[in-house]
Amino acid sequence: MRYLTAGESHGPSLTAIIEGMPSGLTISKTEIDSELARRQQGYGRGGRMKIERDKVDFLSGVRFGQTLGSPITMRIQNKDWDNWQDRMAAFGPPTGDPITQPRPGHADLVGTLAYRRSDVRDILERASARETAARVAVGALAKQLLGAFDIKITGHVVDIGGVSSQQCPAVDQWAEVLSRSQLSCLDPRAEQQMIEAIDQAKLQGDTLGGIFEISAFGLPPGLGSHVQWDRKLDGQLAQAVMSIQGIKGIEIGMGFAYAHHKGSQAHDEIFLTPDAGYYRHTNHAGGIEGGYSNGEPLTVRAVMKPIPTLMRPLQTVDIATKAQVQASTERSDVCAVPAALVVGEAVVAITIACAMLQKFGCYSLPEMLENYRQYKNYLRGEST
Ligand code: EPS
Repeated sequence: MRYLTAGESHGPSLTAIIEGMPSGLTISKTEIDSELARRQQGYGRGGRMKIERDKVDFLSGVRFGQTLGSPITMRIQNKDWDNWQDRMAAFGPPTGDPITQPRPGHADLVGTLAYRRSDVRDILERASARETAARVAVGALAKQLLGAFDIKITGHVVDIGGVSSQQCPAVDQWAEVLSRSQLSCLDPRAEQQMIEAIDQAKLQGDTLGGIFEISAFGLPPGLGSHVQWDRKLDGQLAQAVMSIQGIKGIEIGMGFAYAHHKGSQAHDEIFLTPDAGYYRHTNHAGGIEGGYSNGEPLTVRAVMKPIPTLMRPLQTVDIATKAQVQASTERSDVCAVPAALVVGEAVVAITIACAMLQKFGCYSLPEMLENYRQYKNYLRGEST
């Protein structure tokens, strides 16, 4: 399965084309729209989220609620387009003042140099995290495919602006706690401090980043491969998560903490019972060994830098006059870590869906389910 997204932040719409989704998957548009709504939420979002009500239309690949196996086209219309039709027109003379004061930390300057443009808007429109709405729609389809195999992906925010979540309830309580949370955080006390930190940053014209964690439950062992660099599941996850706007680091399982442990403390010992098959008591590896899923829950953490659009801007250089000036200010968010979490879940779901399709066949869902059942039987045979 592969996909592309298209669309500018203030253009008419965002579009995603997904190729390789198998036939026979029953699609819930409501579930896709609710993932899009989740991405729009989170304390600290800016004015744009008050304008948009992201919803998806299907232009191809689905008939009577089921996938056909042909390319699926999804479109999310930008309501803000109404206010930008002149400045973002595909044809006609340029209107609106060009932006010439690139924001440090954004794609503004390097993108403008790389594409030899003179208006930073030509770059920022596509570099904007608005693009991630399209990826969330693709991820929502991938989640529905994975649901057919009882694979579930969920996530939570563990740090915002240096305030860390201190408690983590049992997994079966996550959904309930998260449904009451404004920041997708499992620790209500830490969440209150995070909200205060966001309010403080807003007052100061500043922004905050943070860390989110994603877990995937129900993965079979053996997704990915050890045989080639680009087939390793951890490498694919890292690429997918690092490609989200603002992400600066990712770790799997114990991640950077491995540096402080000896081998005898670091690795997860292997046990076997006929009922459970091969299993580990610990999960330092975060569900990945040797480029494969190992059957334990997958855990991925990622850090998002603070958003580069600052209401009290940093120094930059005007690309037209070459004068030292303050960076441009655009309406933006103070903190978008809860939104990035939803995008993270989407790209993790897409990566796992691709690995499932590669292992179990990619034409038809019934065929995939049959291959999956046979693989499970084989694993059961190997563990007795
Ligand atoms: C975003 C839409 C954007 C920004 C944000 C994410 O809308 P606008 O540019 O109209 O305010 O709010 O983008 C960024 C933070 C960024 O740095 O580009 C969205 O839909 O998530």
